[in-house]
Amino acid sequence: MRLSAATLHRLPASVARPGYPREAVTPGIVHLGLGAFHRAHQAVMTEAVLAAGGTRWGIVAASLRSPATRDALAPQDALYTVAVREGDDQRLQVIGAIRALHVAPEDPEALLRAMCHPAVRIVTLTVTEKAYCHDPATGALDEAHPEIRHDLAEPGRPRTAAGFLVEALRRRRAAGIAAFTVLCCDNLPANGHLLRRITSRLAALGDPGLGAWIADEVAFPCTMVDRIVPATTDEDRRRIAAGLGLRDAWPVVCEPYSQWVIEDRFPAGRPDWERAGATFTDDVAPFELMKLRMLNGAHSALAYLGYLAGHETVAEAASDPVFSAFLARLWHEIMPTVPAPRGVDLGDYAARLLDRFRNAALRHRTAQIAMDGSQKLPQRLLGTIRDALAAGRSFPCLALGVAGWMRYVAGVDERGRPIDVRDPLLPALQAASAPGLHDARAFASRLLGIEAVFGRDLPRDGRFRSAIEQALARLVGEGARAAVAALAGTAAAGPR
Ligand code: CS2
Repeated sequence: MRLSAATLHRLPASVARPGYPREAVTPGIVHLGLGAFHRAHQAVMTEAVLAAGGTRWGIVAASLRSPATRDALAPQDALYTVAVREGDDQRLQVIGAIRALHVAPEDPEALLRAMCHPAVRIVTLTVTEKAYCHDPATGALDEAHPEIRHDLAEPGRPRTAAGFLVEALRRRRAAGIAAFTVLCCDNLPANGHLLRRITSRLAALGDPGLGAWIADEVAFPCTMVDRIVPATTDEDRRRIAAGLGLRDAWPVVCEPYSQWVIEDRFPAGRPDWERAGATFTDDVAPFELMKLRMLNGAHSALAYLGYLAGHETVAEAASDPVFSAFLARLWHEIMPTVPAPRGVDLGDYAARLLDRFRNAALRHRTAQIAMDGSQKLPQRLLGTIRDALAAGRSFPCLALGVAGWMRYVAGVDERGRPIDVRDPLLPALQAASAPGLHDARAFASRLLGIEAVFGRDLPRDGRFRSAIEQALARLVGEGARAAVAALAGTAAAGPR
């Protein structure tokens, strides 16, 4: 039997479920990007708001690409399970915060109508880095991007997140309906500013007046979002079904930790997300920098190097003593570039990260985090390196992380097996890899030429080039685990 409104009463008492009347909930938020992260993070925090009586904050959720999540959740009345896991423990909660589902490419007009509803006061986004169609090195809108070209030619039938925002804001403005607040929840630097920049630019290309109005009048608060939410597997589905006594076609699995720091700028009002543990502040930047550099930077370095060393999951890699010693050194390189947010001790933060990475109840695949590296590297590793260079400090662990990405995108692992490299810049990565790895210096040079990733400054910096070339030569010559061990000051021969 399937999870749905009609079967909720069959759940065992241990499973939390909506205790509020779902029918009374009205939509106040449209969310773009119906992935696992949103469902385990913002939707859970919003569930607490609804449970406390904030019934005007129901979520209308849209996928911008695939119908798969909608197809899984629609027969379940948009109900789904969040499984919070640590050790052998699994806590289950059925979430009811999502009240309607859209698949943008099937019916863009229906999504635009939802976005224009006067009761909708916030549009939130988790669409992943690449969906912003920006230049990762500069943060500017990529005006040559085919989907952006499409949205300029046919603004009434948009495809991109920015295209939907522009058209919905245009219609609201024309109809005299107050603008919604736009809340970017992706791991991008100064994410609110970035989204304002690309949205107002896209609008200005069609109508300069609209572009200026969006830049000046619409609020785009910055946020730092954090919860580790790996892709759901069939094994997860089985274990969750056993706990529910019902089948859920698409539950999500996550760690207990959850953090959300939000810039408090919501002219049209907002839910009381503090109730669920969110922090409102007037300056998100220090939290965001800490999280992007220390968590995501370490995640990416661990993903590339761990994958190459044969570790399938983050927990496996972070429990390998060679890698945990490497992580300690890597954090040591990162910390001087991160001003500690008020009340946070960076050493404690790093120690907590190591525990979170080692949570073996999550099977967070290194290959999942390795995806879309061209979009992630700038804010996760390269900004940190820029700061280290400016301060005259060496950065061998960060350089090895970047070299790990280069070695990974070459597309063949250390045993000669193909790597399924997924990245929007794949053609450029393949072109750089085609002549082979035997000349590490030439290979590094070809990748460093990708300006959207490295900008113009880094490839011109001799210290940067030589750090990367050295790291890559070692990685190719000795293999990832030995290269990591050498930097970590441990013996690669130790237990895995
Ligand atoms: C990960 C993030 O997939 C990735 O690139 O680094 O999704 C990470 O798990 C989250 O940002 C944690 O908050």
